[in-house]
Amino acid sequence: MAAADVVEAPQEFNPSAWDWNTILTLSLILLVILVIARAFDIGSLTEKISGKRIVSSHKINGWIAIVFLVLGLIGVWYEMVYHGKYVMVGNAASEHGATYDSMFMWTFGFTFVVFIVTEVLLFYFMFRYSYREDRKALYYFHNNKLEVIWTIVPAIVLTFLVLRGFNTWSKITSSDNEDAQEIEVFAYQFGWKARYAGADGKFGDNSFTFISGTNPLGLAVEGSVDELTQSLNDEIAALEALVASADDSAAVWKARLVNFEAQGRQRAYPEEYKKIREMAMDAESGAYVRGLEKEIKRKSTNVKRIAKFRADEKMFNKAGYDDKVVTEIVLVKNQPYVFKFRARDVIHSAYMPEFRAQMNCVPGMSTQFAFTPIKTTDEARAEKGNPEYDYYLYCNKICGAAHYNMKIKITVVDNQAQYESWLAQQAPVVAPVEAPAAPVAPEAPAAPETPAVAIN
Ligand SMILES: [Cu+2]
Repeated sequence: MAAADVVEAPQEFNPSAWDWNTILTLSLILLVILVIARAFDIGSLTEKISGKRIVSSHKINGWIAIVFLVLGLIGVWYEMVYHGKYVMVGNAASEHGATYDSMFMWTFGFTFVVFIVTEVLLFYFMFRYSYREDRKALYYFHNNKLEVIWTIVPAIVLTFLVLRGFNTWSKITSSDNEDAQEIEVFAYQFGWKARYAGADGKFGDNSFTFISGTNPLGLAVEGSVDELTQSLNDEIAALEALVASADDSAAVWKARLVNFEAQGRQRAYPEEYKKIREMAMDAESGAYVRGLEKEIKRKSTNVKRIAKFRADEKMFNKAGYDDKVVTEIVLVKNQPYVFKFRARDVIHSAYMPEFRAQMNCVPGMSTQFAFTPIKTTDEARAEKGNPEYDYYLYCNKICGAAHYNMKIKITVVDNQAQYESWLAQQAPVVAPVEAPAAPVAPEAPAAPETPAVAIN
């Protein structure tokens, strides 16, 4: 990493690491505060006894407001100078990024001016118009001119900001561009997968009911879906066998419990005893069988759901067989893209900071984002002076324990040929069946009926 990019970890509040110097300084500060407070006490007591005014607390409050204002403004200046550079991750690497950055700066500019003016007035007025015995507060009821000004001016400014934002937003979420290539980005706890359409340029259909260990995206692939149905049916059969032998197993648990108690091992092995007792009780009360039946019902519903989709021939048109499911996103510079997002479990958010792009990935619906990368990974590395720099797509929604580690690399290459040679190396969802050699004898082995399933 280049020196300019090193972000130092913030100092954590950790009193156990304080040395004697720090403790001494803090104690002194505390002591000074206590002494001042005591001085005020004495002052007000003296005032009470003598009936004479010594010091006005209103005046002191006014000066505290000024001190607060000055310290606050110094803090604002410090944050802008020292941390301002971390707001954006370098220059935008997408076409709309420049518009995005300019919108950010306009919004920041307007709100910054308003912030400074209102804060200065707020604290200055506290100082200037603090209570004085010889002065009466002005009762000011209403002023139409003022109302009009502070309604119209913000309305104009906000209209300008919102319209520009709305215009840009509709561009980057639209899929109108016919030249744009589609890429599917699939989010799950905890990772990402990307899918490119194969030579046919078409994505195969999918359903969440088809999702299995070997088919993480739930693609409509006959072999994989039938395998899933088969394994679910096997599991159901195994559960049914358990239900059938429930009486026997109840007897076994009962015998074990009796045996355990007869040997007096309850005290030596309390955990084991608890487990055996629970199993014996569940077997006797029927809770054990009810649990099994619930599981059978759940799996049977799954099988029925899958069968419903499985009957849809249009869905199983093999369009997805040549799709490529990959663990890296490769883009070509200056080529427009439309990203289609899906999520498997909870809401995730695809965040590509260098491309100024972010979109929620929501289970059960498809969202999208379009952008054109304008800077290759190599160019970004040269700009950063860091030969190992890479673009990433991160999850930006706290989605669970391993959320922090949920990212996928994005590589922007210079030309189409580089992209195509990369794509050619990626395995398709289903390996194409090799044409069988011309049979020389009638007993030559026939080609397999269903193509082998090889889903990433
Ligand atoms: Cu996530």
